[in-house]
Amino acid sequence: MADEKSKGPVKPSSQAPTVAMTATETGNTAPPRTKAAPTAAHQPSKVRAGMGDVGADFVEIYSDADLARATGLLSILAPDGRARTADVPSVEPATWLAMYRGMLLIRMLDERLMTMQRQGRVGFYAEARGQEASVIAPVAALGPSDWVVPSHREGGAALYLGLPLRAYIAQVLGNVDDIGKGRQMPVHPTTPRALRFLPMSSCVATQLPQATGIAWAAKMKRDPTVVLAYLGEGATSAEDFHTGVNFAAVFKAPVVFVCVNNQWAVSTPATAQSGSETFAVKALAYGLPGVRVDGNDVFALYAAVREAVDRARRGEGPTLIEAVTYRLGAHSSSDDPARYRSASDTEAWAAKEPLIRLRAWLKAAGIFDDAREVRMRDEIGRDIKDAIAATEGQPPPPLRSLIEDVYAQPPRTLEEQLADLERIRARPI
Ligand SMILES: Cc1ncc(C[n+]2csc(CCOP(=O)(O)OP(=O)(O)O)c2C)c(N)n1
Ligand SMILES: [Mg+2]
Repeated sequence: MADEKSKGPVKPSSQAPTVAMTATETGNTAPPRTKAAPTAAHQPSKVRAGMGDVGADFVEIYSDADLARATGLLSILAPDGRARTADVPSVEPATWLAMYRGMLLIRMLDERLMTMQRQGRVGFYAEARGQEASVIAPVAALGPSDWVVPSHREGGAALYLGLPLRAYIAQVLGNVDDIGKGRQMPVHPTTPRALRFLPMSSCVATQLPQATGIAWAAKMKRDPTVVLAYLGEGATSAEDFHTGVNFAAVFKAPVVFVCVNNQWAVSTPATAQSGSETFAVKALAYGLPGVRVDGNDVFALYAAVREAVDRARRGEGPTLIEAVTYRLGAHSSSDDPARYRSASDTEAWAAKEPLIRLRAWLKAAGIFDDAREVRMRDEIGRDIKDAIAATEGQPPPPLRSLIEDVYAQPPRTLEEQLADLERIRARPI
């Protein structure tokens, strides 16, 4: 690090990044651990690591409070639906209801499309069952000019932002109604540009440098856009996690990383994914705040994301939020979790799932009742049925679309390949 000294002024630890939480922290009640304390005779000069004072015998980039946020668990809405009123983010009741509807839509749509997959009407499907709050709460906390860079389980977030149900189902079927022209595997919708929602990405972690790039570009243009990037906990082991988070920290890019820790990366448990104490704590070494949140608690997640978005918009840089949840379903329709995990774990997590607790709170607050629940379910069920009826049976996109949209004029080689394909397709089987 020969050029350390050129990197700018030393940043005192009193200015270390903090996220002022509006809610109580519960769960981890242990007092925050203190980092290796220097001896009294050896008072540390608190400087930011790698930023100039190579002779310092002690450096500090985060405080005990920062560590507590990254290793504790922010929770507001308990599994039984109770919450301290003072901690509930101040949001219009209609917004909580819209979020509940968005979560219920995911639940009902996943159920329907998994059934269609088993019936052979859909090639492949991946559910978000159990982690609906982690899909919906982060996008609900964004402003209208913000961008979303999803991973591979956030189709419900696109629906919440306005992707028509018919377009979502057409994408799963890969037919002519699909905005992405059948170019992605099922459950990876491409959305209208106005939604500011990038196409879904299941190439693990590759979306993270892209998210940082968009955020950095916005910063250079002095545009107040914030970027929300989703990732699974499995993605923290991929090199693009390092690239995306490190660049974001160095350039103070306005990006909020939401790491959905659903305990599994296909058959690899979160406990075998990393040597870190939590996924959120990784943020501290990169020099950004890490916040560990109950991912089945819409209130806590909304509060944490909102705070991180506001912070990014103020020019204070990125945040990494870990949403602790559980993947109640299989990794995908090609997976059988009974081969690698016990049903009792899944049952224990099912009792803590996000819809039950938000529904209980809404009812206790007098915003919702059984009759409205029945009406909402009927309406969503009808919408799903109508959207399937409208698009199932539509033909695939035209073959020619395979070579379009990259070159203004497709090169001769692609035209030849297309002609070959058309000849092969025309042959009797
Ligand atoms: C680079 C890369 N490696 C492997 C895969 C196969 N794959 C798809 S999803 C996945 C696990 C991802 O786990 P996690 O990040 O925890 O997200 P989750 O599926 O739990 O939502 C893997 C290994 C892939 N798509 N891309
Ligand atoms: Mg996972």
